Parts: sequence; C-alpha cells; structure tokens
Amino acid sequence: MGSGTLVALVTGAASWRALAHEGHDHGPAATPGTPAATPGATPGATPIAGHDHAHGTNPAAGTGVGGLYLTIANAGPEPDALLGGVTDVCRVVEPHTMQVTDDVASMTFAGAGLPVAADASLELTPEGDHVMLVDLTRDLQPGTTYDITLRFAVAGEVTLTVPVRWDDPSAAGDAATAVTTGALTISNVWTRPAPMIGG
Ligand SMILES: [Cu+2]
Repeated sequence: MGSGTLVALVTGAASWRALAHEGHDHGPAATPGTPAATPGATPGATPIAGHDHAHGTNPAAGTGVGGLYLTIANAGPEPDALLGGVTDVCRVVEPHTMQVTDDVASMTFAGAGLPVAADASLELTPEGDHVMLVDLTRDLQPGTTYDITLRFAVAGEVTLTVPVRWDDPSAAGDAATAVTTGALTISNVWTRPAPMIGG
C-alpha cells in the first residue's frame, strides 16, 4: 500500500484527476485533433515501454482511461494470475502495478499478469495494483454498469458486471455478491467514473 501522501492524492475523485495531470509522462503534448495513440490499434499491441501515466485522463493524448478494482481470493493449491481481459468500454485491458517513489505515484504494465498466490488474496484498489481500462470507447458514468471478461492463467475466463461508482462498495457496505470461478472467488468489483476525452 502506498504512503499517506498517495492515499490523500488519490482518494478524492477531483484530486484523482489532478494526480493524472501532475503524474503523467507522455512526452510532448499532442496537438488537439492529432491523438498520440493510434485509434483502432490491435488490443495488446499498445506500446507499454515507459508507460507510467497515472490514473485519470490525459487530454493531450486524446484518450481516456479508467481503473477496475476487485478482490480475488484463491482457495486452490496452485498460484494463478490475472492476465488481462476484454470489454467494449475500452480498447485495451491491462494489469498494472503501482509504485510510489518520493511521493510520486506511477504505474507499470504487468506483462506477466498480477499474481494471486495459492491460498491467498489479491486486492486491487485505486491506491495500489489495479486493472487499467485503456482508450475508453464511452464515458464511464456513475450509476451505470458494464461487462468485462477477465482472463486468468489457471481459472480461465470469467465475465463480471461492474458497477461504476465513486466509492469502494465494501466501504459503503453494498458490495455485490461474489462470483466464483474454479478456485477463485471474485468480490468487491467496481470502477470509478472517468470521462472519455477525444478517442
Ligand atoms: Cu494503471
């Protein structure tokens, strides 16, 4: 988990977006109308070297991003890993790890996936490791839901319906029923709203 400073920065939605503007590192800003990202790029082919933009939106890139948060409990004897997924709300679904260096949060594409050890749990949160929705195809509006199919190394694929909301469902006492697939139990699934810009 990050430092107190990071939590303070990312807990509120407004400052969450401010963090993106302070923290992103996409090089020279693109001219409006000439997005840096390639629309319609093959999912999985997005360049990720040096990819360390923060949460939120980056108007300069002409794209929007969002975070997917959930808890994965692995009751099996085998380690598993969250590899990625597919959804129609964005073009690319990426597992990300979060690091904090000198109070600056940055994140890294987890090429080998996010590991879930045997008989252990993995919590994905706005302050920590998470799944990133890259290149939104539509706005993520609070009060709505969307479907996403996540892919695990051992458990395979599972489709979840994700509520878009400002706050953590478990903290608010209204987390949806957990979904079980193989040895995995997936709970407390949610996404914080993020506007699509350009794209
Ligand atoms: Cu991320």
